[in-house]
Amino acid sequence: TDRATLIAKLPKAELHLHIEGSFEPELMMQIAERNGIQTAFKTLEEAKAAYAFSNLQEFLDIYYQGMAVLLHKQDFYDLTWAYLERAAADNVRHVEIFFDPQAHTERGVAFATVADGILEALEDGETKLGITSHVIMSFLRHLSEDDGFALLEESKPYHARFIGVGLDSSEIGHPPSKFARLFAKCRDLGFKLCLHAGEEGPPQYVQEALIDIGADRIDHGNRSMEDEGLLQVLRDTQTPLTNCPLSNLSLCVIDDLKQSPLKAQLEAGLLVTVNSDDPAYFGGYVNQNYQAIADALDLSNEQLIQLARNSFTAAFMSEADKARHL
Ligand code: ES4
Ligand code: ZN
Repeated sequence: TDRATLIAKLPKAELHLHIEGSFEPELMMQIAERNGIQTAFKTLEEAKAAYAFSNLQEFLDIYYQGMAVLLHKQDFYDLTWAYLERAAADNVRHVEIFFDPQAHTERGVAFATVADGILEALEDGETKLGITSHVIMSFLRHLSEDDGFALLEESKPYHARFIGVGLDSSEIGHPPSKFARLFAKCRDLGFKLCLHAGEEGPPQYVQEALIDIGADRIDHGNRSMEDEGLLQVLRDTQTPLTNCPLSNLSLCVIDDLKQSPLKAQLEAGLLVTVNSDDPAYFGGYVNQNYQAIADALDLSNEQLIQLARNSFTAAFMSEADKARHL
């Protein structure tokens, strides 16, 4: 089989997806209009033209601006449903999605409005599309640890619906250690811990996430490659790394996909996966990420199959559910 056909046919799990980052400009315009709000961009062309980033912060500024048109439960439902339909087209069978509640509650949108809309769409995704799912509630690392504790308290009625907690947004200057007490509490509450680390930040941040905090998954983790000791721990513990090729390229984490660490990570025996991160902003859903990285690094069919298998191995699914896909 040719590469594109293999990628399309492989059943996959997506483990690193910010639901607000799947907000396509077409839907954004539609929701803005029905909510009687102006978007930052007047046309689709203007929006797309603004999606040229030179670092993480330039993206985040646009990302928070875009999601500001989301006000009602139906908006969050429509956002999530659009992603699920797109994922189904890529033969994604299981998703573990991040959401950023603080980016909405800070604008006066109630936590329940956000969570109910997302959760209802995910339920429909399972019944209508056969896509199983988990939700990971992310803390914004540019905010304080106390803000994180406030979110944890506010979200209490929903804790049973979330498999884990995450840490995202501006990395440099906001190390995992800033949130050590918060993540210790989350671990005690039974949450899986997924931390963005080593996307732009130094290997020290991966060290803190992995060793000091005890992360169950490292999101990105690119800069782990600079520290042999870290690589040894990642290999020995089989802690997953959720790599996002087109994200890395869009945010200039790498200048060229050929510089991606993914093939070296695979060949070093690390449990690395391919994900889309913020597909509406970075130019591709999961299959496009598999295709682009396979082309750039000349991955073999066996390596592509391994990546799809890794996505289930690294998921927070029951072993029985994994076995259905592996
Ligand atoms: C993100 Cl690519 C990336 N990195 C950090 N935080 C994020 N939130 C949404 N996308
Ligand atoms: Zn991310």
